[in-house]
Parts: sequence; C-alpha cells; structure tokens
Amino acid sequence: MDSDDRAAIAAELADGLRRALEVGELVVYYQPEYDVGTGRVVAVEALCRWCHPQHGLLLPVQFIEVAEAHGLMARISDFVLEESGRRIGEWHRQGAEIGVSINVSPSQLDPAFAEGVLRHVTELGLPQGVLTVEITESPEISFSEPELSALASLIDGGVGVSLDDFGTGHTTLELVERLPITEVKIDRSLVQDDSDETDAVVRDCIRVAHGRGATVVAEGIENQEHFARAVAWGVDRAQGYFFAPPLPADELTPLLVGAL
Ligand code: G
Ligand code: MN
Repeated sequence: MDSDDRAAIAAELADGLRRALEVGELVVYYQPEYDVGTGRVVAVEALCRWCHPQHGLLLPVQFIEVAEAHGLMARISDFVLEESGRRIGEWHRQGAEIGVSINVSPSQLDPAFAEGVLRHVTELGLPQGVLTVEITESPEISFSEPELSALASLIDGGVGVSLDDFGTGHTTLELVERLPITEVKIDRSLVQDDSDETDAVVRDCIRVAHGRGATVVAEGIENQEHFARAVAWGVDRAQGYFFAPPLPADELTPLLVGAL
C-alpha cells in the first residue's frame, strides 16, 4: 500500500467517523475499578467504541489517530463526557455512588479544554470528585504553563487528574513528582512483568504518588498473580480482565447495584 492509498483510507475513515458521531454509532463501554480494601466497584473507566456497520466493534486504537489528524477529537471527547456523565447520574440515583474516568490526549490539554470540562460537569450536575480525566503518559506532555494551569484548574474545580499508562514513557517518575495529579495508573506492561527492575520502578512511583496524596490504580490485571503483585505493591485500586472487561452500560448495572 502506498501513501496515497493510506491517505485515502484515512479520509474515508474520517468521513465515516463524522457520520458515526451524527447517527449515534459511537458508544461508551465501562470497565470497573475495584477498591483493593473493600472489593467494591468505586469507579468506572469510560471507553469509546465505534459500532461500525461493516467492520463491527472498533477500538479507539483503530480510529483515534485519524480522529486527531482530522480535528474530530474534541467532538469525540465531548460525546464520551456527556454520555458517561448522564449514565453516572443514573447509577448515582440507583444508589451506586461511583466515580467515572474519561481518557484525554495530551494534545487536548489547554485552559479552554479545562473550562469546557468544568462547564460540562456543572451542566450535568455531577458532584465534585466524581469525574476524573486520564492523561496518557507521553513524551508530548511538557511542563508548559498552559498545560500545568489546565491540570491545576481541573483539580481546583473538583475534577481528578490521573496519569495513565505510567511506565510506558521515559520521563515517568518526574511526571509523578511534578504534574498536578490526583491519581496514577500503573501500566499493564509493568503489572504483568515480574522483574526486580519493574518492582523497584513501581515501588518508587507509588511512594512518590502516595506522598503527594494521589490514589494508585493498577490496570491490566489479568490473573491472580498480577493481582497479588499489585496488592503487595500497596495499590489502592485494581482494574483488568481478571475482574471485568469493558462492558456496555446495561451489563455493568448489576455489578454496581448488586455490589452494594
Ligand atoms: O490506555 P488505557 O489504559 O486507557 O487503555 C484501556 C484499554 O485497555 C481498553 O480499551 C481495554 O479494552 C483494554 N484493557 C482493559 N483491561 C485490560 C486487561 O486486563 N488486559 C489488557 N491487555 N487490556 C485491557
Ligand atoms: Mn485509561
């Protein structure tokens, strides 16, 4: 395939995505996060899926790059925030007072974005502390003034900031030390690695995160061994296929409401 072919496929995908946003082909799945101490679901991560009429259920890795390149990220984020915000309101009314996390790309981070998120939170009537924004650890994260002030104003406005996929980049511990954050998510590649080096990296990370008062979540827990490692590290929350995959809202409701 040459670069013209690739560009044509990307353009077609972008058109499809615009249509998907209009006709409601984008859906939100929810993956629970469990409190390690109580075993209860304390939050869900909202994960976007595209129910494509020909290709079936597409994951974000299959369309986010195209969405970024064609300026569609803001609309996708707004959709996920509104949809998951409404859903979390319903779960709260049913007695499940859980939090919700949405994923945000570092390229979206600026004060206008933070203002938009805070406005949505107010419009949706979400109580303080319910929404968390997950920012993927990436070389794109700088310590520029607009980024730092966007994160700080989210936190000031009662929105949590989570450093997602900790351990996949280079500047990792510095990010945990310096970014305004309320949570760190240990990447699945570390959770699933039993080496001494990884053990040391994660223990440092957790010491610094807890020292700053941040919650630590281990993601990608697929079996008992991963879970035992996370518990030995002293993480606060656990998430992964061992407990539950990302699920459509209707399938998640019994897990939330039943667990109370
Ligand atoms: O980057 P982030 O950590 O937000 O990625 C979330 C993605 O990881 C979701 O699309 C979800 O399907 C996937 N995922 C969730 N739990 C697990 C798991 O236990 N193992 C693996 N390999 N992937 C997972
Ligand atoms: Mn995430």
